[in-house]
Amino acid sequence: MEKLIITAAICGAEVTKEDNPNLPLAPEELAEAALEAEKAGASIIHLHVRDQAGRPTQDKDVFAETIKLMKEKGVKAIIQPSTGGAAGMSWEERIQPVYLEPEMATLDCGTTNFGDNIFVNDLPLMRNFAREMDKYDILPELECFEPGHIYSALQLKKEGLLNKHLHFDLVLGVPGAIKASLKNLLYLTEILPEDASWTAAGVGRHQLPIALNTIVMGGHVRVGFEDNIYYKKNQLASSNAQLVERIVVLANELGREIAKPDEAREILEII
Ligand code: KMH
Ligand code: ZN
Repeated sequence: MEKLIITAAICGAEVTKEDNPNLPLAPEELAEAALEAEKAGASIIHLHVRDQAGRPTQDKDVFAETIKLMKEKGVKAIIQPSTGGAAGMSWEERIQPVYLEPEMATLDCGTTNFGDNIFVNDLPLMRNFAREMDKYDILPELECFEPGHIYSALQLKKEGLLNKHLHFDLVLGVPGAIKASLKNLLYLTEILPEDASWTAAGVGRHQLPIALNTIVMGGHVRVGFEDNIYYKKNQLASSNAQLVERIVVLANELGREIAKPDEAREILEII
């Protein structure tokens, strides 16, 4: 089986320090968290940033500063900025990190309920984002919260807007979207194109079981505070690295080797 790519989604847009005081938010904290997660076994850092008050922002300068600090600290993992940002942001705000020309960025593949909010990703927005990513040679991570999102991604492929390796991120368990279950994970992976690779992310208490099933099924795993702030019931995680470390232990037990950053690049065909 292919080596396992672990993505650390280190802060997200919604979680707060009140939820978990160990959440990294400032650029320096994010850079340190990325380095620790990479040392623990992560080869992709899925990145959101916050303003000085801790609110989600897509400000290009904040991304630039954070990525610079990560590189200065020696982070070699693929840095994958979010173009999703937070529900309610305009597309102009969301797309900003693309202009930093990262190796990879997320491309959200459809509108979805997101708790009490609606996270809007219509096809014109998706086409726009895909064109910009193509222009700057960025590999999109096709983020799907519902089965229909996979079909929308394939529609973009048909329209000639996705010209690189297809890599999906299947997010299960967002309130209002597809529930996190093994049956749903099997269904989502069955409708992916054969030559695509995929990561799965389970939200909240589903992070661990979804990860475990994914390791066995040959997919790749996303963990981190964006999706889950607990290590186990009633015990907050002490760091993103702690969540990554557990996946490494499980993968070792299950005979799945861990991909280093350059091995992840090879799997994703970005080198
Ligand atoms: N914060 C969510 C509304 C992405 O990173 O591309 C969207 C999100 C997706 O996190
Ligand atoms: Zn995200």
